[in-house]
Amino acid sequence: MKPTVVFVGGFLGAGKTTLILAAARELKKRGMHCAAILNDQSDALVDTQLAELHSLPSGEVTAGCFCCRFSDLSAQLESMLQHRPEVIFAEPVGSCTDISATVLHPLLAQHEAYRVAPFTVLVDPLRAMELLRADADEDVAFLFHKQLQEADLVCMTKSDLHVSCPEPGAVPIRQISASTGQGVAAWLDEVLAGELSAGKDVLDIDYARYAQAEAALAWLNFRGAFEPSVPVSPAMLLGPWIDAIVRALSGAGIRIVHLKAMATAPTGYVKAALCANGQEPVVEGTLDASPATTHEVTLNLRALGEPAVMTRIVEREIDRLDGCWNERAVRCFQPAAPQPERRVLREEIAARN
Ligand SMILES: Nc1nc2c(ncn2[C@@H]2O[C@H](COP(=O)(O)OP(=O)(O)OP(=O)(O)O)[C@@H](O)[C@H]2O)c(=O)[nH]1
Ligand SMILES: [Mg+2]
Repeated sequence: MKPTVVFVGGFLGAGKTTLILAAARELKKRGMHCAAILNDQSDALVDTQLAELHSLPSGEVTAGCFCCRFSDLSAQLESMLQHRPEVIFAEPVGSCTDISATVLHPLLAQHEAYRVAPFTVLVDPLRAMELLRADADEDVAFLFHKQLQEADLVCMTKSDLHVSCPEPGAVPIRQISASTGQGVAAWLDEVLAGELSAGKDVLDIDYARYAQAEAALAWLNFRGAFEPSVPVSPAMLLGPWIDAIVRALSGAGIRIVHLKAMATAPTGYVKAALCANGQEPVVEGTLDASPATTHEVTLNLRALGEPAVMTRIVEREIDRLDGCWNERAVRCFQPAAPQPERRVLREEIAARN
């Protein structure tokens, strides 16, 4: 049996990882094996740690998006075969677009090894509403709309929070809540049925404009091993720390697009995330874990701001924690211009069909 590769795209914070984990749970109930491949411009990923904590076999493509690291994606797909998955979920970087021409179609050419499901693009209704406002960020809006244009299927996420939202484009639109499970089984049935085609079209896109839009975002990844002066639970460590970072970023006028953080101790873990300044963090994990003397702390922050300012703020809040860091590494940068390894042209697709 050839595994089906299910790409789940959509802008930062749209709910890709949460849906992949919920879908993997649903397939497990059906007796099916799955795996996931996560992707980021940097390393030290909260998403990969989360997938591992949910016992989902996972791999990652780091230091660039799937399109610029297509060979790494192919290698990761191959290495996932050891788990004998029927379904391999793949989550591209949330600022990435032109996936159909640079990832889906090159993979469709490997049809002897994989089936490729229709490309699902997720939309957070709150983001869709924000982008209708007069003060919407032009770079975010550019990436968001390009992602929608190449979708085979669009899913509005977080339907437990938002019942209605602007409906973009002409492709089929579904409503999903990965938190309550609403629509997850139906979405899986639809993408695995093979009735919708994958990569129905490829984008017309100006790569200079695309590079400019991606470079408007700063990417900060931090990982460190922390020993508090007094034992604390992961929740007691992470909660106030995230609050302080968000306060400082807001004070510096930095617009958070997605901030996710994780503290893992021998007693349990906590993940906290928010998709805009002023939002209450969504917290999950073992909230009642006992105090511990060691914690692995990971922070992935994507924001509209200067990397140097973001680094200074995060470094300051790292230093303010009462205890000592054994290893710590902060990396912050603006993504380099995307340079896909391969790009399939519309004429090539027409000739193949
Ligand atoms: N209420 C609710 N929250 C959700 C749902 N799906 C995701 N979230 C929350 O939305 C936030 C972002 O979800 P992720 O799954 O991390 O989003 P993502 O698209 O993988 O984000 P990136 O990897 O940064 O691009 C997290 O705080 C999730 O808990 C949902 O169906 N309902
Ligand atoms: Mg994710």
